[in-house]
Amino acid sequence: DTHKNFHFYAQHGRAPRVLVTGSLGQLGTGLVQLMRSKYGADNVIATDIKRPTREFWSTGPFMYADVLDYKGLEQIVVDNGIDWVVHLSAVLSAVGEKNPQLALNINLNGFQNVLDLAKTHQLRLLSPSTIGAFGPSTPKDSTPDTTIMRPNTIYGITKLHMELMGEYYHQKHGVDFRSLRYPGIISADTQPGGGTTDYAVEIFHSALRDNHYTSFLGPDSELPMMYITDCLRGTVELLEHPGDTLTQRVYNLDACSFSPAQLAEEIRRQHSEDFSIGYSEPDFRQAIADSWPRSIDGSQAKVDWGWNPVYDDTSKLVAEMFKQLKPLFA
Ligand code: AKB
Repeated sequence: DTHKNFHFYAQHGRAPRVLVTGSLGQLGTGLVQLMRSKYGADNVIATDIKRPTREFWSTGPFMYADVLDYKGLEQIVVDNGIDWVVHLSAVLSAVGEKNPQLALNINLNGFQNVLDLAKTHQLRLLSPSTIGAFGPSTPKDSTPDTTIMRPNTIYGITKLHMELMGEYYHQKHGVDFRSLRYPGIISADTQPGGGTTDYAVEIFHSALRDNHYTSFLGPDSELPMMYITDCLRGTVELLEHPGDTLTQRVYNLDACSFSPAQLAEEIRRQHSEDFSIGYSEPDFRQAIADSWPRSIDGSQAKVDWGWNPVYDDTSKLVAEMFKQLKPLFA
């Protein structure tokens, strides 16, 4: 049994029971699948406020959960003997700038509910952060874990608040809070929603459909990026880690970095010489991208819990995306 191969099993003689919020988003779908394969389908409770597809619904327990409803969440935790929560519900950077009230509500109050739940019921809580927690005065290259933050988007401000509240509850109340600053996540089988790095997923679909893409970010906007399987594996690795050798609670997760022009060049090389990219008038997302690092340093994650990305350069990531997507466009 794969789920027996780690610390939790050694301590409790059983697999952990996990609650996932926002499980129908870009990351949740794959994360639920991965954890179900490790801990057993029934031990991973997927939740969201949307209706799942029949296919998703049939792979294991799914429940309605609104992160703004503390009692509703608490009922799921109590009724299902939950040990760990992975909190994926969030409003991302672009939607956050368009709808700040929604982002404040979901990202601050939703997280606070989950954090209080973790305190009351002694849950391990993993809630991802982002390169968006950095700001314009942050050093832009190989950005370390600990540095100037000062984000200037609603999304970034709420994610930094989340990091600090998680650390505070860890120190003050012993909550086993863990977080990862994800780069832009590139996935073939699920769509991102409302982010600034979304162009780097759209571009593959446009390349296969039209051999052309019009980018909303300028050619030189280099940002940290990561292929989804690395992201999911890293998330589970930090989640499963015994914790006593973690030197911090929030880690940068690095893989590769590229700009729209560099990505287009790689697509031309691997897919079609005729692929072309155009650039629209920059919109508000350009300013968001300009406030984030070009690359981040994930070396402490490597030291503390063995982080090691497989897709550590652009060409590997592009090759994998075409491998996954081409059959769907054939
Ligand atoms: C976004 O672009 O908002 C997200 C992120 C980098 O956190 N993909």
